[in-house]
Amino acid sequence: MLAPPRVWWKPLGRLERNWLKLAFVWCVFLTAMMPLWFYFGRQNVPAKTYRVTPEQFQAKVEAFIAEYQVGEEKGIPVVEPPPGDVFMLARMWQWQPILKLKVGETYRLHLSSVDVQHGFSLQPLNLNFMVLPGYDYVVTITPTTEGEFYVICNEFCGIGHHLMIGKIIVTK
Ligand SMILES: [Cu+2]
Repeated sequence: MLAPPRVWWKPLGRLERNWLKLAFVWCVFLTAMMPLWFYFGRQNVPAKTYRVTPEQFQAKVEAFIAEYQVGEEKGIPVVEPPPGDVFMLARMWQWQPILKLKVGETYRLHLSSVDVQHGFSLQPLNLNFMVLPGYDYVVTITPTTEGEFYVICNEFCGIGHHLMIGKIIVTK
């Protein structure tokens, strides 16, 4: 029996060494971009999170609907609030209320759930936020385009998950 050679590996060829260097530099670049793009990229929506109980949040949303309701669509209240604090509540399996917002005005959109985890996904813009019971997630938004935008739930939340579609209407 022969012992294996002491040095069994072969030195890297020039091409392999260069590809490794290139891959390493690219990894460093991408790693640096993660924190940098958080500050310099313009894709991050300003958001703050507060604690809230489902009961407190539900009470706020009910008061908000009572104050600014202008109609109803398939049993869901339609609300036209002034700029400032606006609310959307997630529950199995609906988003409440339907919001009517104005182009160019700034709103603080409060999102929370009263039962399980849901996902707020604004289509077709594809903005995505976690909606969790116990947390009031406040997103500052200024609509720039008029139209009807749909809110779908992108966190599987039970048998009616695929029916959970909300709406934001933006007008001039
Ligand atoms: Cu869902």
